[in-house]
Amino acid sequence: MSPFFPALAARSDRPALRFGDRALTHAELAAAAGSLAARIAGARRVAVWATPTLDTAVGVVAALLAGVPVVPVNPRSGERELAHVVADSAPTRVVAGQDAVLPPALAALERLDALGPSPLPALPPAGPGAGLPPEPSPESPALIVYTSGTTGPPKGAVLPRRAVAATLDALEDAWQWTADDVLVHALPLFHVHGLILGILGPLRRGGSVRHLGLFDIEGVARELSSGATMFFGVPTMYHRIAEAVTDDPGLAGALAGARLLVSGSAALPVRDHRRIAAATGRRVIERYGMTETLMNTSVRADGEPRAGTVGLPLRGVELRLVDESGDPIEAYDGETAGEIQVRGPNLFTEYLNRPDATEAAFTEGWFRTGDMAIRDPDGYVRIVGRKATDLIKSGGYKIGAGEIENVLLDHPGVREAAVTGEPDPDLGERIIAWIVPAHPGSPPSAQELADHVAAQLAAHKRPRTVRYLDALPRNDMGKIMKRALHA
Ligand code: MCA
Ligand code: AMP
Repeated sequence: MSPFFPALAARSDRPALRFGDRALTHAELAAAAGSLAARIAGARRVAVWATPTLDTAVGVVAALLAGVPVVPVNPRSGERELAHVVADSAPTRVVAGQDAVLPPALAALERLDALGPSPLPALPPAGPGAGLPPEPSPESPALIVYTSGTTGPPKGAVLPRRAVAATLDALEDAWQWTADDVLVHALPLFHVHGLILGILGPLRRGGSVRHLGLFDIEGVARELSSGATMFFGVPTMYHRIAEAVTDDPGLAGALAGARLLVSGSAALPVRDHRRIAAATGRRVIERYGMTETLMNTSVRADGEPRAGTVGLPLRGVELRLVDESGDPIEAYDGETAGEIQVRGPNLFTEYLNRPDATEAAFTEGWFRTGDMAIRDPDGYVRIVGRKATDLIKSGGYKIGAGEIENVLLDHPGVREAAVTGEPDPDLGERIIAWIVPAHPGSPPSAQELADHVAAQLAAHKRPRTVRYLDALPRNDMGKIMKRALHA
């Protein structure tokens, strides 16, 4: 079987990963990850403490080489979210950077340092196999990535090796992505966008990635002006770039020189597309994906960039729109909207420990995305909305309203709680908490509630605005009428 990372097997001396002043070539990565893989081998599952560091990239590559499913863990997970992910995925080992301080939920696991003290371990010379473990079967699970639903705790999407390989190779085709590409990247490493596209993508191509640690516009401009060719970001990042670029000729020049600017994880508003195009002469292209499906569509590098669309189905991906009764929509008329359903080698296999949820997610072999779209006459897909109002996309993160409501209801100062999303120019949507206080005279402050959610779940799930009510609007069945809240 061909290796998942050909450039590692070939011991390429070209740069592979750079995080700040720490960097590895493909050959050095092969040595470091190969040695760690030997220590991971045999584990049932391995958690990776997914800080935006070189350690995370080495840990994930090592687990892939060892054929052990890896669970990337948000290092900012709150107590409840972390306890759920650890209990549900039941890893037996955890990989972290040498200096990382792990919370009690992970401290009980056998801990492996991603990178030992330098120098790097020696490696047998290149050649078939080249001292790396044999390539596991394509159907074996590569990663388990947690993703929020409308209610309940996040579910672990089990992503097999073939899905990761299929999506990255379809993007090679769509984006003309080669070993000469150098990616600038500032996304978190515990989701598909940052980890699979941003780290595994360049490594599979034999190219390289420079990770900024945290997003900052100057860092993006600096790297694009010094050899980097691509930038992947969420719309919030492009919005901040659009706000800055008109008054920043250095940034405009850096973006103008990029080979490819890609946005994804949420819709990039047409206004931001236009502002960036006007200031740089460059068009951002959008691709559409999901944790469960990896990438489904993209505007091609050699295609017509069109603001407001996510382009065409990727190679190997079948995409259909269905109407409310589940019948396929044949029209390519730019106006008939239906739910996007997809099929192809890019799909996950199941939600871990959730056969009920897995079954509900498919219909006749098609995965129901819950996203609503229309198709232009030439096949370009335009996403126009989402079926579930209880899913919020904020900063490119998918966030379930129910999960936050449950945590708010655990606060002693809260009698009733509802969570909704409201349009936000920077985040796309902003989380709003509607609260009926237990003691109307002394309601918990907005800051206190935000801190409570951040401590239990994650900082990006915290409400940005809290509104206090005497009662929540409910229908005759007692169900909260969320649409009435905004009215
Ligand atoms: C704030 N912070 C707090 C609190 N308030 N911490 C604890 N308690 C609090 N009450 C901290 C935050 O952790 C953060 O720390 C800092 O304050 C700012 O937080 P925040 O306001 O949330 O940051 P932001 O400015 O809103 O961040 C914008 C962002 C971020 C950088 C665009 O949203 C982001 O990285 N988004 C990427 C999402 C993503 O990767 N999505 C992919 C999933 P510090 O500053 O130290 O961090 S979707 C996917 O994978 C599919 C397949 C797809 O299609 O791509
Ligand atoms: P996640 O579940 O976090 O993987 O997020 C997947 C969801 O992000 C999809 O179901 C879409 O709703 C949304 N999404 C991803 N890319 C785009 C895009 N380019 N335009 C609009 N929505 C997107």
